[in-house]
Amino acid sequence: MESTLGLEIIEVVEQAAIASARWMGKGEKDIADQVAVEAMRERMNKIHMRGRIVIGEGERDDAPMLYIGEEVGICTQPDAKDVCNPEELLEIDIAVDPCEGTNLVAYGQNGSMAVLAIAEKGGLFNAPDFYMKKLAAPPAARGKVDINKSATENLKIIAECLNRTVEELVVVVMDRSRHKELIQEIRDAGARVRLISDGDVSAAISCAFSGTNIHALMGIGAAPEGVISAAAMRCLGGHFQGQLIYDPEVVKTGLIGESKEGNLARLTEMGITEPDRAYTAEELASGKTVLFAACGITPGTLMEGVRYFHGGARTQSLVISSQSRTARFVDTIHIGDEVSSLQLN
Ligand code: VTB
Repeated sequence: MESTLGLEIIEVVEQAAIASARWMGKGEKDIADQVAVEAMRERMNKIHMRGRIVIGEGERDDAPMLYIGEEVGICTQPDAKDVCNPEELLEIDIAVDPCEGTNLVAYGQNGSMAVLAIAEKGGLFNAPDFYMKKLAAPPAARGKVDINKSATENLKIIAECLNRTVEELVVVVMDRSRHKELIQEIRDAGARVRLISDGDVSAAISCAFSGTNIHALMGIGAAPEGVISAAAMRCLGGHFQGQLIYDPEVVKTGLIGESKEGNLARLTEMGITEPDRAYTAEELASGKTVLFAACGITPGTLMEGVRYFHGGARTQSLVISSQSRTARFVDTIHIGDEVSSLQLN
């Protein structure tokens, strides 16, 4: 995959974050999302690539932009033949979440970001819009913890791998009623719980970086966000497993269909023959080359949020590449027309 793509996708997430952050705290989550979608799509269509959205804003008839199957990139546009030689270009699959944590933006809370993951065609798990049970843990615990073990067992394993006590560990769990028993088990095991209202992608990736004071993500979130998290964790060597939840009896919030049988049938139609499988990061993001990019919209554990100044803005992004085996934090000052002086801190 072209190395320049790894740098161009920084601008894609930066532009989405700059657009969305203008709506921080205004209580308008749909607008915060929509402006991020438009900005991300516009910048992606300026990249010399043949991209296809595999995880996006929904099915074609639900989402006017960045719908599943939408083609993006210069070489997919009507005049492509004038500027591209399609045979030369790798077809790539793109998973996007232009505003991960729309509620966080709308209410000015930490942890939202514009995020995407890229792999060559077929290299990302085409997750349905279902829920997913997730387990994320530091690289030291990769392959040693297991989503099929209890939280108590996994906490002991993580503590041993990190040479810490269980009491020192912090586990991020989404603040939902479905997690009542899980939260109690984590507390009974002696670990500490950090409840989040939204934004489990940031929480998952934070497990792979020391100094974040986050040592695990446990619980149920959305499957599309799980694939994006897995792409980052695969590149970082962190532990990530995801198990699809298709039974509305397990999660009652309506993100998934009305019946277990109907959901199982939909998974079969999608070619998912092992609905109970605990997929690893390497299976969810199986591409030979995987890229991940995120830009903070509001401040988070890993990145600053967007800061505006007269005529410009400052952003902080994280770009991870399995190709170059790098995780780059990019601090960008966007110089507008009227900017008077650049704020260096
Ligand atoms: C989850 C989580 C996301 O929305 O999808 C959550 O993975 C929705 O969960 O990070 P509920 O349906 O229980 O509200 C996010 O938090 C933000 O998209």
